[in-house]
Amino acid sequence: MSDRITVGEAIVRLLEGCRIGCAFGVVSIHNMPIIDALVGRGNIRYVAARGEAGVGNMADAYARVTGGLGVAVTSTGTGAGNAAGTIIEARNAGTPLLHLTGQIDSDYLDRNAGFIHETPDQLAMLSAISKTAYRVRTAETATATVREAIRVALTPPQGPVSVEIPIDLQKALVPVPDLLAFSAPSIATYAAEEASVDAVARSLRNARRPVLWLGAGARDAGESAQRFARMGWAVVTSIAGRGIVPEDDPMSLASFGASPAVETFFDSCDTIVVAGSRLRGNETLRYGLRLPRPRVLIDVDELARNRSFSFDHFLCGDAERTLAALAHRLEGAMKIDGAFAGDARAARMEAEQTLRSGLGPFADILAAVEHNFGPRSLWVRDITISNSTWGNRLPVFSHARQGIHALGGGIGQGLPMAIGAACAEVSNEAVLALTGDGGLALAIAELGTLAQERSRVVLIVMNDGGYGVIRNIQDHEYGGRRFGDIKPPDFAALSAAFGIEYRFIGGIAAFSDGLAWARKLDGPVLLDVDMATIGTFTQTWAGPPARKA
Ligand SMILES: Cc1ncc(C[n+]2csc(CCOP(=O)(O)OP(=O)(O)O)c2C)c(N)n1
Repeated sequence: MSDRITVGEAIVRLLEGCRIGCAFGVVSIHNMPIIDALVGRGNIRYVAARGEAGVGNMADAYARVTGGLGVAVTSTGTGAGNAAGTIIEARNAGTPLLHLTGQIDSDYLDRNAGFIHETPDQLAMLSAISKTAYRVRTAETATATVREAIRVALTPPQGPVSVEIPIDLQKALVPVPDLLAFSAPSIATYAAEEASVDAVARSLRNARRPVLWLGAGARDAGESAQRFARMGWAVVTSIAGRGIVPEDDPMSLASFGASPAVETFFDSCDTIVVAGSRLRGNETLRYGLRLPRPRVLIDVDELARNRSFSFDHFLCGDAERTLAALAHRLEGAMKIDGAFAGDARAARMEAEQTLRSGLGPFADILAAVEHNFGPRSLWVRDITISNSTWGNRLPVFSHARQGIHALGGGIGQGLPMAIGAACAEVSNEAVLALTGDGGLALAIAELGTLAQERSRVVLIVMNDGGYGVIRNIQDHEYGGRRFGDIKPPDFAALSAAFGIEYRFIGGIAAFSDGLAWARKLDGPVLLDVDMATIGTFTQTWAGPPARKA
């Protein structure tokens, strides 16, 4: 019998072959063969989250920070459904995620006979939220199906892939397959056609004031992108693309693309190359930003062309390979305007200055975060006013996998993302995580995971006693009528209940002290920042700016 293993174990051996360091889950009768093998073999760290939403966010953040695959294990039906919002976020962010979930015994599938955990059309739900979804139909095809799911998840454009596996098949014994079945699938990348690259390079050679815009799709294209900065191109990124070129590079406009100073600078530019970015509405004045022309788009997805903005040229290919091919043709052949670098620098400085002055006293909170933020630190943020105003753009990033936030705009994902980021153990520094009290309310159960894992996370709770941005929008658009707000819990008592270090922060000096103390601790800590003691923002944030068409 020893040469036969359960399908659950075969899947775990495949994950080991893919060098997965950590998997996240909530154990259930419908995934026990997998989690039994994960924990029993002990080669992959298993993190028990409190809810499946936490599972999805932790696996997502783990993948974003490591640049590899995230693994989320949930139960059938409600469990898989609980993860749905976070799979949607992973899809939004293009995160390579393997979502393993259960199904009822294959004999009873699709009969609608009231079998426990039965979920009619679970596969349709998984297909809707994932890049692709598979059902394992026989024990003998399980490993191949999961291996294909991993390949699809990791193939650009990357995304989450779900696999549902009936519980009887998870338990079934199969012969140990040949070792290749457990190896990581190879991932194909595409280079744009040479002739198209030649043609685009010819047109770019004449540019004297060129801009490169990088999105998360270009996260692994740092080396090539930096060649453009060295040639004297100005480089701007989406928020998810931050740090692809270090933000302290003299040619970096960081993620200030939509700031008025940078838009005015764009008016003086004579070309833009966009690589791996959707130019999301929130970051482009709802697609109203004045981008230079001519415009070149590089994307691995043919359907990206003219999706949000119109483009004059399109190169379908992997960002790193295509940028490298272009850089190779352009280096030494461009005559950049002598004033360009200075103009880019001035635009960046003005954009930063405008941001800081709009923060009022909160500029000092930002300064304290900057003071405690190193080149390897991780910066995880929930959707909260402090993130929308400054956390999305500062502190300055040195590399592309330093920042994590929910691209889809869903609140409550910051805490579990911080736990997943800490599990990646890519830095000796504590993870700095920014959340509102309202967003944290969705994820309070995961304080249990934070405590159990002893994650080195400094959770900065910007506490304004409820849904601040909603109140601002209500003032702006609903005659100041208050509806739907919530009250925060006693965070001191809550932290004590979970065994998490806690400090109340009343004022800026207390914040600076508290942050410096917190980041030195060995485990998790919650800083409860009473925003009223800091003051008010000079500029009110009532949602992302948009330009009317
Ligand atoms: C999953 C989800 N539910 C609801 C919303 C709507 N929403 C956006 S911001 C917000 C309030 C967030 O409050 P808090 O985290 O305290 O941050 P603040 O606005 O006070 O800075 C809500 C309810 C959302 N974006 N995502």
